[in-house]
Amino acid sequence: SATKPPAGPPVLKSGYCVKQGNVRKSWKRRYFVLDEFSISYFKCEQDKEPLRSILLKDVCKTHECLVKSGDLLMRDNLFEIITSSRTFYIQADSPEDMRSWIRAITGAVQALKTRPREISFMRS
Ligand code: 4IP
Repeated sequence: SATKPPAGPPVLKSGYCVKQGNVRKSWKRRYFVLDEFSISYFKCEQDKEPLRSILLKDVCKTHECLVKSGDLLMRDNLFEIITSSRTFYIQADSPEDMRSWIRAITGAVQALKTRPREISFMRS
């Protein structure tokens, strides 16, 4: 059958990372997809419905996690996505991939901020 047209905005970056749960703190391998409005994670690449979408308008900062304690100490290539309601701890497969995620998310957040107001209004 023919390839389906993309359902949403263009994908800026995607790939598997490991993330920590908020309350139970368990680490799960998830497929992450960044587009210009959100970063979503899925149980696997084939899934259509995300487990969660983090809106980029709610993202305050994304950076390498250098201050570690508890089970974060055991994780390399760890970065955090800080929102007003939650900090997401995400482990990339390599230092390069971690830096690439941080750069991509930070760039998308910045682009969203500098985009003309009426466009983000129409698309939200
Ligand atoms: C779950 O742990 C998973 O880690 C969930 O992650 C997570 O939800 C839950 O966080 C956590 O309790 P168990 O599978 O061991 O129950 P995922 O959604 O990737 O499956 P988040 O909010 O991180 O997506 P809490 O905060 O509901 O405990």
